[in-house]
Amino acid sequence: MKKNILSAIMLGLLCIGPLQAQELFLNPMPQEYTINQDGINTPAQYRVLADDNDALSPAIGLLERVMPGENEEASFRVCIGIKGDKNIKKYARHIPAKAEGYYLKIDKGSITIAANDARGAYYGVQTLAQLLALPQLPLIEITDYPDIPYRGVVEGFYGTPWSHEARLSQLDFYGRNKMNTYIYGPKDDPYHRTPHWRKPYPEKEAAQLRELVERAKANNVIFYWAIHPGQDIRWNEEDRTNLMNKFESMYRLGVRGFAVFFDDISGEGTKADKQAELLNYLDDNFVRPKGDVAPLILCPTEYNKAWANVKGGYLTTLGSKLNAGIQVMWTGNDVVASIDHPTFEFINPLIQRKAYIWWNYPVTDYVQDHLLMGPVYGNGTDIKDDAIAFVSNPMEHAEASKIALYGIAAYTWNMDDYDPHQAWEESIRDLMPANAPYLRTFALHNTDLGPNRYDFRREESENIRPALEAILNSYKHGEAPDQEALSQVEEECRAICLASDKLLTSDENPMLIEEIAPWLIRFKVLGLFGQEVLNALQRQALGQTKEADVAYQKARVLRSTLQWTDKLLNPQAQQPGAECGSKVLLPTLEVLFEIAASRQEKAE
Ligand code: LOG
Repeated sequence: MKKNILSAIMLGLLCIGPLQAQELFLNPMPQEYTINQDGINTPAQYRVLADDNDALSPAIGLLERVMPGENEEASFRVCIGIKGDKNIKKYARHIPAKAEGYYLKIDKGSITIAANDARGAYYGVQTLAQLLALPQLPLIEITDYPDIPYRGVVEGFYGTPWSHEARLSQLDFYGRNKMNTYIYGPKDDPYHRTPHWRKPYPEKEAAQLRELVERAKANNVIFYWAIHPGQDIRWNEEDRTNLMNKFESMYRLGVRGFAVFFDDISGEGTKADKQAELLNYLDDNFVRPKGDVAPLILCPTEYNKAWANVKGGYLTTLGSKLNAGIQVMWTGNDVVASIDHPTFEFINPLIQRKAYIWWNYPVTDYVQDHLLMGPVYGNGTDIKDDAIAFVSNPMEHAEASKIALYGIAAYTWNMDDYDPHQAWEESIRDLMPANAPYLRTFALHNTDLGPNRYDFRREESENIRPALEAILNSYKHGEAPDQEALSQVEEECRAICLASDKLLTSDENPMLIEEIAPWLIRFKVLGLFGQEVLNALQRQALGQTKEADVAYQKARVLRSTLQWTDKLLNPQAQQPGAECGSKVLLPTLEVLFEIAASRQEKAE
């Protein structure tokens, strides 16, 4: 990031404005900005100066929503336009020559947004919206554009598809965080896949999809509808027509982006030449003739390196046969993997184009007893020229997924300035501003996946890990554990109980609380268990036999309760249960419990 702190240099530190430059946080962070420590109050009234340009209407609509007070007579001016517009001619040279780029300047008497295209203008206003939430509007100059052309989400998991309400909320979230892509492809929608991919949607579902398409448009998100025909497709004219008809019916609902998924299938449907032939046909006879449809996307059958049989020629066939404009998805070195430059050195030459990353995080359809609410880290920041797109496959828990999606939005927009931990902290405040400390405590212990078939693991309980290790170490060496470490863990266990209580009784984000309720219940029991285990150990050390026994008995009951909650919570899942703190916290407490138990036996 290039940033200048003008007044700090010119006026020295005597002039501390209401906003310190270092404090500025936007999501995503802009590529370049110069901030002046002076700020202005949000103008109560302002006049819009804009060419009569239809492409501007989403941006102007958003402006009027986030900054009320539009009035032709006002002296404060908001000048907004797209490259070529007369109104912003003066600023043309400031506009970054990048798709979706914009230049934003806030002066004492005016705001200017000069953009490269319609979406850039819209993003300029979204940035302004975030600045308007600050105590004062900073005098600032921003030059901004995304690193990755297509950024967003593929709803592509197995399990309960997102609800209509959840999807509407997601689309607003993508608009705010400058994600431009949502691909609809939940595996358990029967009209996306077998058995009903050939049939149009029933009326109610069709009406909801139409509403989603409209909401996506209002947020400048491209709504892609994906079809998954591969398990029973016949490579004949009849099925080709079936597919065209389905696409036509989706086009009539307003859909202007399409994808065809061939993942997780076997048999006839997996043939590369047939897939390429079909995709080219759709591209030649549907996508391009329409003129207003986004480039076609293909999810191949060999969609990751571990599953690719390069000698078999599947990927090279796609690479050589597919029309140049068709985009090809790739999940990386495995189904679930971190994405780095070597990922693309492998795949891009095979498919003869920049890969479209389908990142299988924070999806949990193979570890349904876990929640992935930690920071987004591990992907290379040197891949901006390698990927055409980067979309995330999320959890079936839509709201809880927003923590990861917030980070992914930041990462895909501006990789150099992406700070996983800062984005994580901010995402929590964004999701539950009034309960952020409690949600933070919960999220700290709900990040790892547990052992899984892809060996994809995350750090967990990092705040308390050193203390837990220190305690264990002392016991191992027959020494008394460090008092400070003990109090730290005890305090964390109390914080865990409090977090669970606060969140379970909060009405701040009901959709989120409903999603994570099983884990919140388990979290409470975990916190209580931890407290009693530590209590028992300390009483034993002090020779308070009676109190030690009481604490130990309580810990025993809580341990059984933990085991029962694992059986009873989240029972319909493929992996039933609701694991919390399963990587470090619970295993350590279990060891401590065993120590307490053996001491208790000795004492009896
Ligand atoms: C599926 C996807 C699933 C994910 C994680 C792709 C392209 N396809 O193994 O629907 O959510 O892995 O389980 C997949 O990733 N198959």
